Amino acid sequence: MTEPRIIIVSNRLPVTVSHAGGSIDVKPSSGGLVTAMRAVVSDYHASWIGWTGTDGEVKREWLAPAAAGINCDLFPVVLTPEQVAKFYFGFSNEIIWPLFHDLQSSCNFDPSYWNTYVDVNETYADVVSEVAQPEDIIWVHDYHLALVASSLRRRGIRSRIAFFQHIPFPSLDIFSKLPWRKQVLEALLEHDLIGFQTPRDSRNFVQCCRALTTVKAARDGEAFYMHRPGQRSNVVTEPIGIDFEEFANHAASTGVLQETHLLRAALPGMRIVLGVDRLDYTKGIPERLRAFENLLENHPELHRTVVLVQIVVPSREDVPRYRALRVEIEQLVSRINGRFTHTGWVPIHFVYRSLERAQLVAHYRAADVALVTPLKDGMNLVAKEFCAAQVDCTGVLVLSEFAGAASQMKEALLVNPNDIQGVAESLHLALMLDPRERRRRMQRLRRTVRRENVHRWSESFLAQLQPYLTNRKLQPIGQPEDPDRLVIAV
Ligand code: GDG
Repeated sequence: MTEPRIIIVSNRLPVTVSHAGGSIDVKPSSGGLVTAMRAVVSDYHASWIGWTGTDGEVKREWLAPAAAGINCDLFPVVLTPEQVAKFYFGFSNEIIWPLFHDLQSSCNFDPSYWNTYVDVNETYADVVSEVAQPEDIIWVHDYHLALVASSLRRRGIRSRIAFFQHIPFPSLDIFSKLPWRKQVLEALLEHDLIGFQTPRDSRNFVQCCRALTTVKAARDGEAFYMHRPGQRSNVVTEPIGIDFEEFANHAASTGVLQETHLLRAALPGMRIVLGVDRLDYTKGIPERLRAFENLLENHPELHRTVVLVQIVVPSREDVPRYRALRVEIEQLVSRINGRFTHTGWVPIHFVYRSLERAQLVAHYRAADVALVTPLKDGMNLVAKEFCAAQVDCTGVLVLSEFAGAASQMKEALLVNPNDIQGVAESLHLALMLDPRERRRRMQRLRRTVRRENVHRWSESFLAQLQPYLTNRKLQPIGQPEDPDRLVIAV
């Protein structure tokens, strides 16, 4: 029997198309989900369905050059300008993204967004039903597409469908604010398998289901079995990883080593603190800049010895809130630099663009400290990439306790990103840590990141679909062997 094909369904394809000034530009997409999935598609016989980021025309043959090295067939979803406005910028970016990152006061619960969200999920389901064969495994990614499985089930599609949520799942009191809370949960429960980044996200989801739907939940270890007559799904925690070997080998390559020397030579005698983020208000960039300012304020002995290199990758630039964030960051950088710069020393180096991969890895390798301080984050791959690139084990990771990565990376210096003084003190500690302690911590972190890599993640997640038969509604299996082991979920 041939291996089943995996149909990946995500908001964006790994290539982005733009129609600028009459010409067509096609380039690789950025962001954590795409980075992770790009690494695993070649492990499978896979196809990938998603939007290309444009409301203009898209031809499949345009995608191939930018998709070089991505070993799967790409199927673009076409959206109208109104759908892009209300589904992507509206429902996804103005409701789910802030709500699921605990920022409910930033949500705009516009009812017309929901109607478009339903329509666009139908559009994705149209493409899936054209592409998928009954024996294929359909793997839906993230909050943009919560309703795709229920649409497929209504069409009578009984294939195995898995869902992985890359961002956090909020607690019941926050999730309950969503006007369409019941519909979203009911639709998610149509998947055979639902995966989250951390045990807390899984528990939050299960608690919401128990409070807001009729489903019964039982627990077996870290997994939950959600059931009601004729329907069941498994909820599992599966923290996403990175392609450790690829990052580590790249970091050890001659090209990256040369780039690393150039970077260090450009900042002679300086210790380098590094921040790398997509432009997003969840990443805690202004708070981080204030923490660095606090460090310089309270430790004048560090002046002329340390720099913060903050790389910000442009993202969602059409959204006013993101434009305002960029201005806020630029003003803070300018104010702090204005306050502390001396001849020959500019404390903050701000880079507002996407770097080439080799440049990014050279920054990871050159850094003495990585300051990864999101206010809330599903996982945060930057924390893991930094460790993989630290082939000399000399760097220290300062990590927000609200990043999903914190549940695995205990040897980092964990901080509360809202505690400006606390982050400044941890940064000071990181800079003072003796080399043996740095090495000890980094070696352990690297061991974890190597073991819990992205290939293991997808393998272990998809393996949990195996207990299901194709026709799940008629013959639900995958029951825990011993029902006495079950305890009722939190
Ligand atoms: C979502 C969740 C979760 C960054 N700067 C450059 C660059 N990057 C790449 C990094 C990394 C990716 O972007 C960012 O990934 P994150 O995980 O930090 O964040 P999100 O995009 O918000 O991703 C997140 C993730 O999904 C996966 O599940 O971890 O919590 O929010 O891979 O390397 N890449 C290049 N140049 C840059 O300047 N080439």
